[in-house]
Amino acid sequence: MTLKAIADFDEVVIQCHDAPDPDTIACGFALSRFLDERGVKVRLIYAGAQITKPNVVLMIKALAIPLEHVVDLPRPKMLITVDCQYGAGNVTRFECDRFAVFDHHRQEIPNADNLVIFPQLGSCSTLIWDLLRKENFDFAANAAVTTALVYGLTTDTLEGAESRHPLDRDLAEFAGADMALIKKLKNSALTMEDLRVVARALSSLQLIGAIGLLRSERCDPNLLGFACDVAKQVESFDCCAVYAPHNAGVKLSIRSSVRETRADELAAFITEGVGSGGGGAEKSGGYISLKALTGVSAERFITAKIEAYQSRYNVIDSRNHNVDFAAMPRYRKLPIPIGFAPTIDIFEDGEPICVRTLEGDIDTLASKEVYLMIGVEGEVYPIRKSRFEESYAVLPGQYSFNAEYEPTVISRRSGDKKSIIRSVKPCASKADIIIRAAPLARDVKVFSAWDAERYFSGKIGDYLAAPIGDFNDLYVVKGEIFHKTYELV
Ligand SMILES: [Mn+2]
Repeated sequence: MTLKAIADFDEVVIQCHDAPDPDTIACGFALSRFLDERGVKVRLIYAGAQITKPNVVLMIKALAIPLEHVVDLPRPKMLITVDCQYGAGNVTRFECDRFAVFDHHRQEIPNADNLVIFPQLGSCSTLIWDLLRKENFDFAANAAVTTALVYGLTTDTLEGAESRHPLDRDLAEFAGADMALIKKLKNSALTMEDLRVVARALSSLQLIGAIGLLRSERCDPNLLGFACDVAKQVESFDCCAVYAPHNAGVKLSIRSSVRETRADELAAFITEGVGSGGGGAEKSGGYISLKALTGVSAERFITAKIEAYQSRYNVIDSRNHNVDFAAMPRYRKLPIPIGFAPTIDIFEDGEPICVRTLEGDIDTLASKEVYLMIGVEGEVYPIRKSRFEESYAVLPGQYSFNAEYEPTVISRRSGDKKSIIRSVKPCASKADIIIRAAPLARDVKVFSAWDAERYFSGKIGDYLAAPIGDFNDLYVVKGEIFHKTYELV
């Protein structure tokens, strides 16, 4: 259901979940302002225990959020649940004529009309912000809404460390939030009891291979990141994970201290099929739906996943490997049109830039020598100009882009953002590009010649490849992309 359609109702009730956190409150507040401006009579409510958390009490007061605590509710014509799903275990079910759901957790309830659920987002605030933007909501005239949404995102993604989607990063950088207030709220999040919760979590430590696992009782999500940050500093740990009950599932925080384990990848691996997870190489987080575990305890599930993850990978470093490429079959790259953009067409020579894509952020420099490639699936990666000229021919005409998130390039100096799309031109590989490649029989982590710190993952069925003449310039191609773009010689 669109926001416009909701604004057609005369009266709407917006309900936060029963343990209201900044994310659910921010979403309810933002939607209530939007509907109020469109002349809808709105009530913003929650049920369950009264709010006592100091940062939440302060947030409501400082931003003048009209959140009411209710026990009963006269049957509304339209009831919207935010950051939770109507009928799920963490939100009191009130009778209503119709309901709509806006959420970023895995779907917990049967299919119904009006479910707007995006588990790939780090916060529900990101979803509501993006929808309001598309309705041309006047954020400048509603600074309290902006502040609430940025704070909602901040707490759900532990200050951005666990953000999962480029839109999360876009909201984090959105101008107009009262950062002084957010700072104050961040520093009033803990009670004395919370410190005892952390102490109990730290004493639950168990070691699975080189990964430490902590269990916490239900608590403020900030505590998970805090406990994890402490535990990961233990010398023998590659990584540390902590989990705690949260909403109708389990929230997970992960911290990595070695280059061979990306925290975001481990989070995605643990939550695959049962929730969602992501973040950065060193810090990540995720959410698991208890319903999806079908009877297995969260502890057994997470333990088994961590064990499976560690026995799964071979590490290949382009600088020092013994892969026998010479024995692999030869393939020719097909001349399929893809896109490229010289970085100096986007920013000036020497500007430090960050390329924001669906797969994550890539840091590089704008330079005459560096081009960006946009592959058949919309994936973006840097390439040296010399390698580009050897391998590709520029095509006439326009490049057309179609994907979920338009890649943007951000100056790391000024914060200026530019779309990559205007600068992209079509190209195709020259007919004589021959590589050696073979499908992977085991999952791998590949450190390419480009980046000694960040690896690419390859799964069984993907291809390990290298150009003839330089077996150190090795890379991984996803199975489905490989079959579209290469032919056997
Ligand atoms: Mn949330």
